[in-house]
Amino acid sequence: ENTPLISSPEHSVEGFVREFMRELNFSQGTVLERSTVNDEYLALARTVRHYLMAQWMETTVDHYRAQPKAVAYLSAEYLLGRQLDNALIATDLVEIATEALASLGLDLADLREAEVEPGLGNGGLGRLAACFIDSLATMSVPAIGYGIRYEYGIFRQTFADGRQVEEPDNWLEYGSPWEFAHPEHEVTVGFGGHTEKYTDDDGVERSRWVPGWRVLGVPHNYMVPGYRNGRVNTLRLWSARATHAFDLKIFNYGDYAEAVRSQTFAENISKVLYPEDSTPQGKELRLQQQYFFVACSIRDFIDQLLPRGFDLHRLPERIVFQLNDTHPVIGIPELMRVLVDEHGFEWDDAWDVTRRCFAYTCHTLLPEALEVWPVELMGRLLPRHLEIIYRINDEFLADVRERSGGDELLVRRMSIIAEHPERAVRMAYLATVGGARVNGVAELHSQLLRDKVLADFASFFPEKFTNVTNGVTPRRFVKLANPGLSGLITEAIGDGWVTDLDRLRELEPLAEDAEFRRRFREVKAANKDRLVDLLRRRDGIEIDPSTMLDVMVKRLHEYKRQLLKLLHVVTVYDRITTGELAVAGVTPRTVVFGAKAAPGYVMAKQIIALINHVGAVVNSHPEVSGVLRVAFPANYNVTVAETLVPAADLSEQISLAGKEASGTGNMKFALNGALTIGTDDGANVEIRKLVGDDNFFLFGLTEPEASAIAERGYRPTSYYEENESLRRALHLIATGVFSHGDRSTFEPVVSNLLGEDRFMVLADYQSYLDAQERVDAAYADPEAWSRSAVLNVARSGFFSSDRSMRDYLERIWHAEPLPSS
Ligand code: 26W
Repeated sequence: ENTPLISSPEHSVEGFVREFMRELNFSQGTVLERSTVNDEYLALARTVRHYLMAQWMETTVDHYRAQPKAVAYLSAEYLLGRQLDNALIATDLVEIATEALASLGLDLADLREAEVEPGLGNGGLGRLAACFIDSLATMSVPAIGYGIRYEYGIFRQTFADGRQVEEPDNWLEYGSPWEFAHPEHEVTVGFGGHTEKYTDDDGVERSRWVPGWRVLGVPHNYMVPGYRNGRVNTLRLWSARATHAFDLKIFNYGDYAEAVRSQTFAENISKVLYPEDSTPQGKELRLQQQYFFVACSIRDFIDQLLPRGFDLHRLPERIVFQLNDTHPVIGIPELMRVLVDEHGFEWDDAWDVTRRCFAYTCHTLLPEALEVWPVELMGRLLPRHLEIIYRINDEFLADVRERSGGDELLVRRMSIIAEHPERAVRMAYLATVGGARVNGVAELHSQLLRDKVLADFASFFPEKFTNVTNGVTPRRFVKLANPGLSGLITEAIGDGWVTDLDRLRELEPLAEDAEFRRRFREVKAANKDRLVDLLRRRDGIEIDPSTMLDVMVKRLHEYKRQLLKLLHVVTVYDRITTGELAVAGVTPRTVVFGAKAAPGYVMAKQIIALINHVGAVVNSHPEVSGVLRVAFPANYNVTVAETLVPAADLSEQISLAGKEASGTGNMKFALNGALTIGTDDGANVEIRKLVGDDNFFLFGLTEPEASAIAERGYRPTSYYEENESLRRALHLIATGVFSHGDRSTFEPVVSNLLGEDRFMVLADYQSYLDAQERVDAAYADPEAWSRSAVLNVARSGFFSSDRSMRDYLERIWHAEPLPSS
């Protein structure tokens, strides 16, 4: 029979205690009397892991037996967050673990704090990948996540004199109980070298790649537990190792130091996550990372997950590779190479298979964020792939030429190879030509992709373009992060919402129920108390939980406009200090920022310093600080979000319209009962449509308006000249009020706003202030505010990543769940 293997530990307090003690004694090699919190955490993590093991094995075996069509999510980033809590809720072990640990004199809360989150991503794109694999597992979809096991994740941020300092994130230092390394399943990947022509046995002219050096990929498997459905999928992250053969050759020459150096060189590939978000640096190591993990993953799927002898002409029946932005797009020529060079496919057959195996998700609208790789670099690192890309391009452009009646301008515009400023491969174009589908991540974004960024391609391949609006997992971002609200919801409508988030609609009538609103406010207040505790413990920051909590957390980028939020703060400061506004008339607020800047992004780092400096002045002003405080905890990450989001009253989603592809933080806040102040951008558009205009503070230019202004020439000074309040806010910054009288410190920020202001902060300033006044007025009525907040929760079920997965399955993947029997 086919039953696995092992039995799970007993689902009881005694069973849990036994397993935990066994782990502490046998794996950690210590006893309770002597163990550190880290020992205890590791023993606990392994204990919980054991409860998932049988389901994991069963899922793997079922997939192998049934050979269903599977989804392979290819992503250079997975911003997972802590694993313990998620595993505990998936296995329904929270209460058992709490009791079991208590019986041993341990506190689950303390052990939880010992986990270092795997920060293997920058922001939205990496967190989205983590939400998606959670949903796929919960929906029993045969899916595997592929990525890179960075030894160092996103840098740890600290502040020195208010300025960002980056420190390495050595997340593996104290052990990684959630991963399973499989060096015996290592995969070899080539780099460099040259190609050569030869004639095969059938007399066909062929090309083959002779790599100059090789690297091994060692898979590290992570469990991806479904929520109480008996399924545990796999996330497979690759770690780079030097090849044994390579070492040996050098050892034979007796140069030990050189052998070690080359080992270091190979292992550099998975050493560190690039902290650049939306400004690709074109670094060679980054292309190495991309090819490394994609080549390992394709090899893994074909050699390990398909049965021996499988006819690869039928590959599209068995797999779809979803490309998370352009980072894994090199997979398209790689699969062509594998099919043509290694499996003897005819070019046209290989192209037919390849085009049906890939689909591409675009996550940006900023032209500078679209990856291009110089031909020189691509030819040096991946000479065979460059040849393949050239041939794909030649054949594609021949089609374009034919269908356009020889429109050479169009041909040049659509070429996968850019000619200026240097010859380079446009990865988004390659993905669009080489994949079956292209999707944006919110309605507006997908429309702008069709109309602007990829307009020529949308006319050429209209059937390829589609939308899938992003989503977030309700398990982590409601159930786990907001137990108070979860309890309240479950009491009202049962617990089905956790895997069927549309059921939150059933809460709508309760928005009119005064008692429900009172309890909702109670939950919010308790969540604020949790945040107070966290900020006190973690950052030594004191905040007042009786104030409105106004939160802007996301990567620091000019297009997201943290500066607009800051100008609001400075304006309130100005109005109070000049006596224009009486303190008694101000709605007390705590403004919380959380943001990391790319280490090389000078303007972003100046903005961080400015926020901190404004905060210092505001917070120490005798009158102002009574009604306005700024808190900027360093090193915002998933763990912080889990406490911050449930506490928020106001969610700041204030990017310039047409710049934020979707946003996903916006969804997390709405689901946790914060009201949004936001522009008509990304998924804000859909949030507002669902929650209703009365429950959303809209302001600012629309995308068509912003485009029109840009078209006829944007002049920030015209807004400056016309708006006294704006002039005064900028004057305070420029004259050194927030920099100890030094006018030079923030001069670049001010002159950028007055000179270029690429993201139209000044144009939206007045509209934003007006919207903030509406916020103040609304907050003054707690009954009305909490009614709106409840409606935000009730009407945001659409933003579950389960719904996103259903949309991908239907519109892109054409795959189906394989539930546990
Ligand atoms: C260095 C190259 C590079 C380029 C782009 C690195 C990372 C990127 C990402 C596309 C940036 C990113 O995270 N984009 C965000 O993706 C989210 C998930 O779809 C969206 O919600 C955000 O709007 C989008 O900015």
